[in-house]
Amino acid sequence: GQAAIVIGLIGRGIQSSRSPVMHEREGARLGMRYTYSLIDFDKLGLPDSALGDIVEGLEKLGFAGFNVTHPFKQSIIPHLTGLADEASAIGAVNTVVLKDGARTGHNTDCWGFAESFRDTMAGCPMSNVVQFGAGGAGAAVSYALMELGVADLAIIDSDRERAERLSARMAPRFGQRAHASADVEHSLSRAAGIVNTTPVGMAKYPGIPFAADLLSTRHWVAEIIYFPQETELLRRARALGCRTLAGTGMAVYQAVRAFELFTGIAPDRAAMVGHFEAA
Ligand code: SKM
Repeated sequence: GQAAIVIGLIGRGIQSSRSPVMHEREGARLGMRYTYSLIDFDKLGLPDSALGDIVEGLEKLGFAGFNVTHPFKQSIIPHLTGLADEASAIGAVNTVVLKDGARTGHNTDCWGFAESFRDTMAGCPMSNVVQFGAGGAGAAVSYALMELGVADLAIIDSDRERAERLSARMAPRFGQRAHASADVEHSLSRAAGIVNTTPVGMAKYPGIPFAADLLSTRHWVAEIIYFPQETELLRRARALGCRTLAGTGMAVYQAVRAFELFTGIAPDRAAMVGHFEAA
């Protein structure tokens, strides 16, 4: 019969990931033998330094590839043999394809956010946007916002230098369209859109990433958190009548692109949304 496609997810604290369900159900729907397992360093009691051995082990076992999540999206890079352009520019990898001894890193989070945005937010003004957070996920989202045509992106992070580094890194590719900002009130008063890439809004970090009274009916609001599906920021924005984008779209679309990289076959997007929501 047909060869099995074996995929994994490397990370910590990933027991509630919906990736296995999305990938396996879509594989099954397409008539493939497709398995997707969690390689949870927390559950396995592994130190970060085991990463190289794990990658080598997966390769020897015949894995076709794996996804990478927190905290390994940057530290995986030295273990790879090559990077797709976008992953190299962003400096973070969430998808690795193993083939004939090559280990190629991709970033599908960026396309995932961009595609989700195009789906739901068409026509939103892209003149001035404020992004909260300049971490790993934040970098992928900033690149996506540049590709979506944002003219002026203010990046706000509690670590100002991290926001500066991210803005500077994008300049050669996109021109000087992003800058670090520390003046939340000023940046939000001139913004058309707000994007949250910080963990604030997750159950562990309740609240919203800025003073709630700075949110206005003029703003559109995008979130990348998908658990809970409606964060406090989104709830408040909806109450004001703002256009909003939940994090679920990015979560599904990063998997859509990864599935295609792993198998060479484009999955059905609507089916993938269904698998995600049924999980
Ligand atoms: O980038 C994704 C990754 O591919 C899978 C994932 C998950 O299943 O929790 C989360 C994100 O980091």
